[in-house]
Parts: sequence; structure tokens; C-alpha cells
Amino acid sequence: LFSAIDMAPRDPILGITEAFNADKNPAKINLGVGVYYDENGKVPLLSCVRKAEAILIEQAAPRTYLPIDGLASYDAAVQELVFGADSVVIQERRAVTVQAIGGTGALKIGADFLQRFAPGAQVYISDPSWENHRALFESAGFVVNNYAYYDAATRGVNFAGMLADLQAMPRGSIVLMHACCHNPTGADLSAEQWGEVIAAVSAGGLIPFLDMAYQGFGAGIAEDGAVVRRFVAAGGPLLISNSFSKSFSLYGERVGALSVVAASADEAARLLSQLKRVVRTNYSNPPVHGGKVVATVLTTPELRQLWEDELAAMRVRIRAMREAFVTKLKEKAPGHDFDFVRQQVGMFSYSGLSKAQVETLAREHSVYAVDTGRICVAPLNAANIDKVVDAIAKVL
Ligand code: PLP
Ligand code: TYF
Repeated sequence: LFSAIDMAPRDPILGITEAFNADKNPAKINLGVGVYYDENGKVPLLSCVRKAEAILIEQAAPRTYLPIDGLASYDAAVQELVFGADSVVIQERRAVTVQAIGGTGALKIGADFLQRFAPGAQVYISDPSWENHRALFESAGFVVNNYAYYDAATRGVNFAGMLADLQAMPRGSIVLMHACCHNPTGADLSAEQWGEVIAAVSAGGLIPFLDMAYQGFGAGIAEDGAVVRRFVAAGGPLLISNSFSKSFSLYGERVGALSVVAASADEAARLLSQLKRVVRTNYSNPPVHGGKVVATVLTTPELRQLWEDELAAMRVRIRAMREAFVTKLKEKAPGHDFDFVRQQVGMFSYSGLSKAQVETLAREHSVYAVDTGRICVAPLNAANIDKVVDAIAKVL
């Protein structure tokens, strides 16, 4: 039965971590995977999380099943975070939110749901996008196409190309967009460009699906979420997947959510029942711990403030590392312009390094990046940045 099975291709990003783990050089640096490290090179356990966990241990609650759509207080808190506490879609009960197994799980619930109710539609993702987007929607049964996004010449967004592609999509197409902190390029749309995208999506009768895996890593929690509110204001159907993997540094707890905006409270209730069917036939109901931690933090004013401060500190540190990276590279490699790294937003930067240069970085310097040239700037710190900059200057 199994003898003819081929090896599946490795995940191009998680595969780097395997190579990194096998490297015996103690000074090795992994700029491959999108994980935030603090200035000591550690993945932080946030104080707000630690305090919420202390409260939960004190409560010693039994581990019963959660409802299919997750912890009610979690879903409500996520809605307020994603749409804004004063959102009309919350007041009018037009938004439904289900707890999901990370942002990936949220995307998969959304994909399975859409496959059921928009089976003929095709999906469009940015060129390039997070590697898993294509695979995930294809595995849900969709044909997945690209829309123009990154412009290697300007290291920014090919906005004319993107708009033209949006305008050419058949009505009813599903268009997946990164709400902020585009992965892998770090190139985001401006507020004006979002306005044009929203107009094109509305005029073209497209179904927008916003993937928000990095809320708070760009300009701020409300600032990064502004695009969601603008899509809501434009009317029409809307799906949003969000993740707390990065913003709470809760990667392995798998906490995320899918939110869908309906036209009426009645439609929302029917929609929720169908989302629950998707969840039930996949994994029954979500895990308890991560959802309780996030709900406790978001609904306890003192912990909420602590989280906002800790998230701001991560955001500010990443920006400082971008600045230092650009300044130091200017000294070490004066013939090369890396100013664009300053303009990019979030954890990632399309560095412009070639596949061959990335290979040399790993082989000769134990500095690991994705072979597309994507680097994650979040692992940089005062202790390792000079080594990284020296290595890059050498391979250039
Ligand atoms: N979407 C994007 C754009 C991502 O970068 C990630 C990263 O992990 C995800 C979704 C998945 O989030 P999670 O790790 O919570 O499943
Ligand atoms: O892009 C990244 O590095 C993160 C982490 O299959 C990640 O989004 C990468 C690959 C993957 C799951 C998570």
C-alpha cells in the first residue's frame, strides 16, 4: 500500500530550521523562520502571558471540551480587537468569530467554508506570498492564481500591476491579502493604495480574505487593524484570519481565529452554524489553554495594558534593528543601497540576496535565510548584528 509513496517536498522555511539545528557552529544565526527573539536572543515568554497563566493555575479549572466555535469570551475579545470595540458589525451581530488552531487553522476553516459555498470561485494570492497560502487553498480544492504584488526593481509594491490584476478577476473571485506586515516581502500598501484596492474589490464583486498574522508589528494594534475597518465600511462579505502566535509569542499554543462579516444577524447565525460544521468535521473543538490565556489578557485591563506595552517593545526593537542594519551595511558595503529595509514593515525583508548568496551565507558564515532572499529581521540583536552585516557584506 505504501511502497510507491514519494517523499513530499520539505517546507522551504521550516526546512531551514532543520539545517540550522544541524549546524555545529555556536555562533550560527537563523534569519529563516518568522519568529521574534528578544535582545538576549530568546523567544520571549511575555509577562502578561505569565501572569494570566498564574491566574489560570490558581483557578485549577477542569479541562472540559470547549464549544465547537471556541471560548465565548475569547471570540468576543478577538472581535473587538479585529474590528474595533465600537464596530457596527459587532453591534448589529453581523460578525461571527470562531477560535482556530493558529492563523493556519483559521485560513483552513475559511478555505473549507468557502469551498462549500463558493465552489466555482478561484483564489488569488499575492506574488509572492506566504508559502503555505497556495498549498492550503489548493488542498481545500481551489485553483490558486497569483496577482502582481512585489516589484523587484523598486523593492516596493507593483501597485499598477496589482490594481490591473484585481480589475481583471472574475466576479466572485476570492482575493487573499495580507492586512499588514506582508510576508515575505515586508512591503505594505499605503493608506491611499488600500483605498483603491477596496474600491476595486467592491466594484469587481470580489470576496476579500484578509490574513492578519502580525497585528501590532507594523504601526500599532489599531493602525494595523485599520484596513479591516475600511473593508467593513465598504460593505460586502469579508473574511479575516488572525493569529496570536507572534503578537503574544504563543507560537506552539496555536491560537488564532477566523472572523466573517455577514449582511445581517440572521445570515450571521446561519454562517456560524456552517463554520461550526467545518470545525466539527476537522477537529471537533479547539484547545483550551491558549485561548484562555489570550482571553484573560485581553479582558483584564491591567494585563491588557501590559500586553500592549510588551507588543510595542517588540515592534520598536524590530524597527531599531532595521535602522542599525541599514546603517552598518552602509559602512561595510558602501556600494550597495539597503535603505529599502528601513521602509519595509514587520518581521520580514526581501533583501535582494540571490539564492547563491543565501547558500554562501549559510555554508561559510552559518547565517541562515530563505533562498528567495527573505530575511527575518527579528532575530537580530546588538550581539549578533555585526556578524550578520559582515557576512552579508562579504557575500555581496
Ligand atoms: N499567515 C501568515 C502571513 C503568516 O506569516 C503566518 C505565520 O506563521 C501564518 C499565517 C500562520 O500563523 P500561525 O503560525 O498562527 O498558524
Ligand atoms: O513565514 C514564516 O516564517 C512564519 C512561520 O509552514 C512559518 O510564518 C513558516 C512556515 C510554516 C509555518 C509557519
